[in-house]
Amino acid sequence: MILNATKLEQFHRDGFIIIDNFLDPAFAQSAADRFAPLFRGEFPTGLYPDEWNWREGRDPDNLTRQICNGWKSDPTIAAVTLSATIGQLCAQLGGWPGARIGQDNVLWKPPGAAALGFHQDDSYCKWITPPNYITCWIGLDATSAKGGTLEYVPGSHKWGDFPPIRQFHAPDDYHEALKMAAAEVGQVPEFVKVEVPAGGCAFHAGGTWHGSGANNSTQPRRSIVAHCISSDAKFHPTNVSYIYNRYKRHNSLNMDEDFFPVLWAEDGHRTAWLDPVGNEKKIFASKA
Ligand SMILES: O=C(O)CCC(=O)C(=O)O
Repeated sequence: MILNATKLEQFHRDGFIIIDNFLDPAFAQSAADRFAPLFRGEFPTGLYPDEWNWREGRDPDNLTRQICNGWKSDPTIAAVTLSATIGQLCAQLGGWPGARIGQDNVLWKPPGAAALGFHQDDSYCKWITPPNYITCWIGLDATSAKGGTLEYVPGSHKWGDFPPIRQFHAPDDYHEALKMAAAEVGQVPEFVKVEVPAGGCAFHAGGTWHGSGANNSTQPRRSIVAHCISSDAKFHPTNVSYIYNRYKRHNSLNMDEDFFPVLWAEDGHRTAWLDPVGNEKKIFASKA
C-alpha cells in the first residue's frame, strides 16, 4: 500500500489525511469484539498492557476507556498495530527510513461518554529522539459528529510545539488547550470531523491538534490507534518516561525490538518475531 501524490500533498498541507476504506469491515468487527473482554482484564497473552485506564466495576461509565499497548495483551490488536502496512504508510508520511511502534491505544467511547481534550501527540514523546509520532487512527464502528468522532484542526501542525494538556480525559472544556495555543499563534481554529464507515481511518502528524467530543449517539465509538516513530528513533539521553523507560537498557539509548518492533523499513527489515508481511492480506480492505 503506497500513498499517491495527492494524499501526500494533503498530509503536508493539513497535517492529516482520511481514508474511508482501510480495515476490512469483518476484521474491524472482530477487533471491536475484543474490547469488552480486554477491559474486563481478559488478556489472551497473559500480559497486562502498559496502561489500563478504565476497569469494569471500578471506574465511572461516562469516561472514555483506554488501554495503551494492547498489542502486548491481545493478538487481534497486535495484528493491526504491528502491521507492516501501517508501518510503511507512517514511514512514508514521516519521511523516515522505516517505522517502529511507539505506543498503541485501544479507545472505547460508549454512548454518554465524555470528551477527550484537544492535544498534540508530540507533547507526549519527549522521551524519544526524534520526538515525533505519525499516528494511524482507525474507527472500528462507523463514526459520526454526534458520536464523538475524532476532530482535527487543519494546518495546526505548523503552529509549533506546546506542552501536554492539563486534563486529557473528560475535561470541562475539551477545546481549552487548543484555544490557548491558537491565541498564542494568532489563528482561529477550523474543525474537520472524521466521519468514516467501520474500518475507515485517518493518519495525522504528531504536531496536529486533535481531540473528540462526548458520544451523544446510541452507538459505541471504538477505535484502535498506532502511534509510530522512526525506525532510527532512540531513547532521549535525559528525558524519562516513567512507564516506557522501563524498556531502556542500561548504558544504551537503543530501542529494543522486543518492545519497540520495527514494522517496516525501506531496506526490507521487519522485526523477526512479527508475522510475515503476506499474513496481512485479510486485514486490510483496499489500496490507499
Ligand atoms: O480517539 C480519540 O478521540 C483521540 C485519539 C488520539 O488522541 C490519537 O489518535 O492520537
